Amino acid sequence: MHQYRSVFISDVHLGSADCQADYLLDFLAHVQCETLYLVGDIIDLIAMQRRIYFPESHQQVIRRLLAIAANGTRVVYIPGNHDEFLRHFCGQTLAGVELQQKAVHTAADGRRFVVCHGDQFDQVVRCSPMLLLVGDRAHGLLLWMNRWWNAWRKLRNKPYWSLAAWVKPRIGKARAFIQRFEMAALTVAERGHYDGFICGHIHSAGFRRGRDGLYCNDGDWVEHCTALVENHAGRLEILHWSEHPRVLYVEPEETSTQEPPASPPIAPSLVEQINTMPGSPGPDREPKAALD
Ligand SMILES: [Mn+2]
Repeated sequence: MHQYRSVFISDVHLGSADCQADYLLDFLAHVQCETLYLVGDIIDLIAMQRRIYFPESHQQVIRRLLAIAANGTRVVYIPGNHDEFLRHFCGQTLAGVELQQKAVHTAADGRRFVVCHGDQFDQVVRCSPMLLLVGDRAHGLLLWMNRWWNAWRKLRNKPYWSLAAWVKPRIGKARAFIQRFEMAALTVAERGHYDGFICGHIHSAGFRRGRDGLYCNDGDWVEHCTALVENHAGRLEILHWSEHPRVLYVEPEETSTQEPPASPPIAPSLVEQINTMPGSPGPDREPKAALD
């Protein structure tokens, strides 16, 4: 059994055929924590509007989450855009699960993080999910395919045609999108005087250290099976859970000499919107010096 102080998961998409419920059940069976944050898109009500699909393994996930809440773990559910309906119940506790628009997580080392699904940034950064998929995992596969594609063309006396060159600008776009999303989240956290932002939504787990904060994305249980965990010293890690669970990323060191990329323009209203969302617990210490 792995013991953590807190665990963050999101983008499970129960009710969609792509959900990796079995890996999640295995994860939940092997991990214990004091606080479990469900950071949105846990249930995919959009997919279920198209087709009712809720197999036994998906029902088991719900039962398991309720059992975790009943057995002393604090479970906080922050709805996302696919389970937006649950936003009506924010502020209430249902079956032992606290529903919140956003949470403020205080880590063991005192750092304070905003925890939000992340769809709020759709108004600032947009990208097709297909592009993201290409950008995220296909690079090695692409190069491999490119080799075989051109070997075949050569056999047929056709000139070299770079599949990689065709796809790469699209990969670049996906990377740029992720970067803009990260910088938007960091900007909101910094302007709200938090130490970082924890979210999901873009199905791309990772960390990014900004000038004055840490961006953390817990990933998803559709393609990647990842979770963000905090140990008892307050250190954050991203786990990849499969037949061979492993630490995928550790929180980057504070000493980064690299200047972070520019943030997309963030309307003050978005900062206001996220920072004034009711969440628990509220700000509990003096804000840091305001940023310009
Ligand atoms: Mn989402």
